[in-house]
Amino acid sequence: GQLFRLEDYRPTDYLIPETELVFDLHPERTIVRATLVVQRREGVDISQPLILDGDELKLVSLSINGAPLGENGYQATPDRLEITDLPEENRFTLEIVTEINPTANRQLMGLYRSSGVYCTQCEAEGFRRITYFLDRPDVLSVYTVRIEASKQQAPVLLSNGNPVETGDLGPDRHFAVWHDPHPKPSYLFALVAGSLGSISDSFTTRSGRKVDLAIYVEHGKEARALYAMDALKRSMKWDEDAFGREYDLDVFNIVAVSDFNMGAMENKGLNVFNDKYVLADAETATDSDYAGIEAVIAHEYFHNWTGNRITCRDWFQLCLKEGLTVFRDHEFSADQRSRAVKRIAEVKTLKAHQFPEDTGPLAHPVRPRQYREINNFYTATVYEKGSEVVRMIRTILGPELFRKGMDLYFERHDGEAATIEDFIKAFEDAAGLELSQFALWYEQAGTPNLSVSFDYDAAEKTFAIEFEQSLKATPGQNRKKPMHVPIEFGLIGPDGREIVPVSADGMEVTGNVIHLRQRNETVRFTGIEERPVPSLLRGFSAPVTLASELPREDLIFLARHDGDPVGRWQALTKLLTGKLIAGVKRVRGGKAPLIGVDIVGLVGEIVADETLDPAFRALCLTLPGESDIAREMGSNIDPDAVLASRDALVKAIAVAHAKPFAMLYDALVNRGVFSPDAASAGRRALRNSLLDYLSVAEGNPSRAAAQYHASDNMTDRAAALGVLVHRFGGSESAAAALAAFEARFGGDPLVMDKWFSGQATRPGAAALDTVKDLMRHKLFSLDNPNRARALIGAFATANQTGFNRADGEAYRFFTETILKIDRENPQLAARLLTALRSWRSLEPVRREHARAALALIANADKLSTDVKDIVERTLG
Ligand code: HT7
Ligand code: ZN
Repeated sequence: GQLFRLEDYRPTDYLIPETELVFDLHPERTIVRATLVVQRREGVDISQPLILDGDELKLVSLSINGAPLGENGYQATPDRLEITDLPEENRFTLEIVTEINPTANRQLMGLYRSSGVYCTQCEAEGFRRITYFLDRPDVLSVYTVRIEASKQQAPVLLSNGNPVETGDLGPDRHFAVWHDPHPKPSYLFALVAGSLGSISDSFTTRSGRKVDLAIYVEHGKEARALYAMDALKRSMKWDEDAFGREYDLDVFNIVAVSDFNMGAMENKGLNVFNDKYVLADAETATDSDYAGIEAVIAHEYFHNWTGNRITCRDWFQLCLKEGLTVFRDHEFSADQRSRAVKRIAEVKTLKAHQFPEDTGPLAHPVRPRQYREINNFYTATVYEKGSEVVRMIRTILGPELFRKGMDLYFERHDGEAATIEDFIKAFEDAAGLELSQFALWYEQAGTPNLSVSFDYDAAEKTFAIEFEQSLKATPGQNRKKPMHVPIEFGLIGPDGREIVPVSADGMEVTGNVIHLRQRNETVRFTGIEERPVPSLLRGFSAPVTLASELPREDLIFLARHDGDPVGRWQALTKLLTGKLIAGVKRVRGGKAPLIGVDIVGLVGEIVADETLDPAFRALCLTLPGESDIAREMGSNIDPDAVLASRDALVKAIAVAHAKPFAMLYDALVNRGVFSPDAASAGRRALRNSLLDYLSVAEGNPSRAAAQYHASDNMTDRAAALGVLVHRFGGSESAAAALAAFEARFGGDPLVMDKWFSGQATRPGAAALDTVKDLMRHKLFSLDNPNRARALIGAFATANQTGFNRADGEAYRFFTETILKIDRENPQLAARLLTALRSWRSLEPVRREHARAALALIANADKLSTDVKDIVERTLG
C-alpha cells in the first residue's frame, strides 16, 4: 500500500461546488449519473488534468458541458479517472455515468444492501465506490440527489438535507429528490432506500425552527426506537444549552441497519446506525446497551457541528472531529447521568483500550503523521485520547475560557475544512495563552509516566511534591520532549478535610491544578500544619500513568476519604491491582495468593456505605479485570495465573462478606416497572455484581439460576446468564438457561449476540471448541460484523485464558478466521486482528505461538491492504 504523509498535503487544482446525483436503483445493476460543476482554482494552468478517485467502478459514459468525451480525452480504470481534454473556461459541467452492484458489495463501504435495504457508508473513502470524485474531505459541494427505485422494494427513499419532491414513475417505480444546502465533503453523503418502519417526532430549536425527526427501523421494531428518539431530543437540547449549537435543516433522519462496520455514521441530516445503537427495550437491552445508545445518538448528532459544519482538511486531522465529538458526548452523558460514575467508566475504557495501543506496536500520535490505510486509524487513540486532550484544554483554560475558545472556533471556521492548528489557535486567542508545548499531545505517541515523591517538613510546615515525567519511544519516535501535564490535586488533612495551602513555589499552580512542564520539577506548598495525604490526578485530569511513592496506608486513607470519587476509585484500584499482581507472582511460584484482611475489609466497607451511589459501589466491587491486571504487569504474562489470582481475591471477599452481601442483594431487588435511568441502573449493577460474589461464596448456581428465570429485564437476565456460564459452565443450570435464552430470543440476532459472547468468554481452554461449534449455529455468519464481533471479537479480546491457550491452538484458529473474513470485509478483519497487538507482553511460550500465527497471516496470499498494514505493524 501507498504511504500517505501529512507533510505532503496540497490543495486540489479543481473544486466541485455543486453535485447532482441521480440513482437508478437496482439490486445488481445500479446506474449513477453524477453531474458535477467543476471549478478550476485560480492560478491553475489549463494543462493540469482533472484526476478523480474511484474504487471498483465501471464507467458507462462521460461528457463535458453536454458533449461526450472522445476516448483520447481521458483514461479510466476502476480506481481512477484522469481527464486531460478539459475546456478552457474555468467552470464547466462534467457528467459521469457509472454502474455499480450493491448486492455484491460485502465490504459495506459505498452503496450496499443490508437485509434488502439499500444504504451507503462513505467515510472515509467509500464515495469513490459510487462515482468518480475528488473523494477527500477538503472538497465541499452542495448536493442535490434524485433516487429512483421500485415502489414495492423501496417505499422509503432518503438522502441528505431537506426533501424537495416525490412522485410516481409508472406502476412500480417512484422517485424522491433531496437537496442539502450545506456544502459538505463526499464522506458525509448518504442514501437509504428500502421498506422500513418508522417513528416520528419533532423538535423546535431555540430560535423557533421546527425540525421533523424520524427513526427508521426494520418493520415491527418501531417501539424499540423510542429510547433513541428520546436521547436524540435530549441531545439537541443539550447542544443548544452547553455549546450554543442549533440544528440547521428541516428534517433529521436516523436509519438503523443490521450490517454495519462501526457504531454509526453522522451523514448530514441522515445518520445511519448499526441497529445495536438504536434498538432497545427492557426485554432485549441491558443498561449498558441503553447507555451506549444514548452516547452514540448524541455523538452522531453532535457531529453536525463538530465534523459537518466544520469538517477536517484531511484524514490526518481525524481527531479534530472525533476527539472533540467524543469529549462532547462524554459531557452530555455526564450531565444526563452521574458525572463521577461516568468519568470512572471513561477512565476504565481509556485504560483498557487506549493504553495498550499506546504501549504496543500500533502506537501512533493522536494526529498521525502517516498512514497506509486510513480505515485503520479509527482508533482509541484518535477517539478516546483525542477526547482527553480536549478535556485537558478545558482543565487548563477553565470552563469559561474554554467555551469562549469553542465559540471562536465555530465562528472562524464554520463552513470550512479545518486543522488541529486552527483548533488550538482559537483557544490561544480566546484565552490569550500560548499552547505550543501543550500541542505536543497531538504529536507525540505513548502514555507519559509520572514518577512522584513527597516530602513533608514539619519544622518548615512545607509539603513538597517532586515530579519526573518520562515517555518511552514509540514506532518512528525515539526522542520525546517533555509535555504540559495538568495535574488536578488536593491535599487532605488527617481529619479528612481539604487543606488549602498558603502558597505554592517552584511550579505554576492555578486553583487546584499543578502545571507540569519540565522533565523534573518540584512544587513546594507552604503553611501546611500537618502532614497531608496528597490526591493527585483527580478526575483523571491527564492520560498518564502515575508511579507514586505513596505508602499503602495513604492509599487506604484516600480510598476511604478522598473527596473526589474518581480519586477514591483510583486509590482502591491501585491497592487491589497491587494485591492481584502479588497473587499472580505467588501462583506462578506454585503458591496460593496471600490475601490481607485490610483490603477485603475495605471493599466490604465501601459496598456497605449507603451514603454512596450504588453505581459507584458497583464500580468499587468489580475487581480489575484479567486484562487490566495483565496491562499493569506489562510483561511475561501468564493468563492462567492472572485468573487464579483474581478468582482467589473474589473468593476471599465473597466468603468474608457473604452475609451482608446477601442482605444487600435482597434489599436491592427491583420493585415496580423497569426504568433505564441511571439510578435504577446503578442499583442493578450493584446487585448483579453481588450475585457473582454470592454465587462464588455459595459454590453453586442456584441463586443465579433463580435470578435468570425470575428476571423481567435483560440486564438482570444477562448478568445471571454470565454467572451461570462463566462460573458454572458445565452445570445443568447453565445449559438450561442457555437453552431458555435461545428458545426465547432465537429469532432476534441482535439479542442472540449476547448469547454468543457469553459463551465465547467462558474462562478456560474449552472455550475454543465452543466457539468453533457456535460458528456453525444457524444464526451465525462471519459476513455480519455484529455476529463476528460477538463471537470472534469477544473470544479474542475478552477471554484471556481461552484465547491465550498455552498450546497456541486458539491463535491458529483466529488466524484462519481472520483470513476468511478478509476475503469479504477487510475493514472488519483488520480491526479484529488488533486483538493480537499485545502479543509481546505474553510469557515466552505463548508469545512464540502468537508470533507464528501472525507470521502465517503476513505470509498469506491476497491480503487486503487493511490487514497487511495491521499485521506488518504488529510484527514490527
Ligand atoms: N465518523 C464515523 C466513522 C465511521 C466509519 C469509518 C470508517 C468505516 C466505516 C465507518 N462507519 C462510521 C463514526 C463516528 O465516529 O461517529
Ligand atoms: Zn464520531
